[in-house]
Amino acid sequence: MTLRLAPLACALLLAACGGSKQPDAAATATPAGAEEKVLNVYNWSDYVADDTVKNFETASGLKVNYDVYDANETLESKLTAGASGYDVVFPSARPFAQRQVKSGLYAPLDKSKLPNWKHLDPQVLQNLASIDPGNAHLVPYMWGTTGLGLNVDKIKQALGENAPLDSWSLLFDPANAAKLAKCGITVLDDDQETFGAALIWLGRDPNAGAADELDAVRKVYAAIRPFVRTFNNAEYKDAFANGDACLVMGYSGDIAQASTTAFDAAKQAGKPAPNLRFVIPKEGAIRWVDVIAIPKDSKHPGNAHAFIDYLLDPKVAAAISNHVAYASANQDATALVDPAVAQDPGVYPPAEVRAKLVDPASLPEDVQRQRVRAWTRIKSGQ
Ligand code: N2P
Repeated sequence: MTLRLAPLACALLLAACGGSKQPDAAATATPAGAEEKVLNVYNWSDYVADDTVKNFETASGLKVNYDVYDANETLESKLTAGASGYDVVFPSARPFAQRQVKSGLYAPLDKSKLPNWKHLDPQVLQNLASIDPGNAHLVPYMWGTTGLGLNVDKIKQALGENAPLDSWSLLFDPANAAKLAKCGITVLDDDQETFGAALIWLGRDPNAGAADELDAVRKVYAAIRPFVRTFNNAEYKDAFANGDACLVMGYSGDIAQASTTAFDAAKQAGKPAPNLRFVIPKEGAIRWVDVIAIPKDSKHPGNAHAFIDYLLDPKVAAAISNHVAYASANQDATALVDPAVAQDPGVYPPAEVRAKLVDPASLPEDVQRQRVRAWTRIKSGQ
């Protein structure tokens, strides 16, 4: 595998950055014959198990060039510019993949090359069919939520024993944020998530796209802006794991991964484990679904199908869920997931929590553009 990763990601994935591996001659997966034996993949960071790509290379005899990103916008700008060179990508379903399908950016799937399609959850497929008729282009991959990562001991030190550990008010009440600023607050740089969280905290519908939402959200962030250390979608994981941030807005599995890193490090150092936790706040949270798709100009669509089918193998999908702590859209994988992950309410929330999750709708384009512009201003404190 050739892995083109940022240095930080390399530091986290030492083994993966070690260089390329010769493909195994005894391949078991069968990529399409005529294509060169190469596959170019563009995925979110930390979204496969450490050995997923290496194992696929061994099974298929293909060489995988694997790049990562941390925001849907980064992927979308490459796709819309054209000739991205990628064969497999992983956009979030709404609104990104939805509008990308409409713009004709993806190749139709050849289901005859996806025998493992049958393992997918029919309910997830049905839901996706509303943005991709006939499930013609998008393969559901993982889903998760956006909530808060807490360093419980540090938060209690700052706010006392009665700290509202189950509420967005930890972050959005400026009195709390002011007290937590010292131990470190980070917020995602993802307008869908940041608007969604603030609107949910305000008791408003994050999908309403109401004309006055920009002002309402701007006020929420203006009040806490002085107390936020950074806005980012990836570096916060390290900050949370090594104790530099005590309160992070983040993606469920990423916070679970960072917590595991911290627990392992403490164990190795013979120190007590830090009290880290992912919380879906009681007011509710955004739930997103990420999908897999083949860009229309992919030069290796046969190889792309082989990789997607590999990811749809329940054993492979379960191994990925075990590692990334996101719930798989592969229903036959669920039984194979480690009980610790399958029973983690942060990964598979119980029914009463699921009832409070909101699936982002595709807002009208002008509302989306206004959100993007407003978010840029909010981040810079304007
Ligand atoms: C993986 C993050 C994926 C979540 N690191 C965003 N949809």
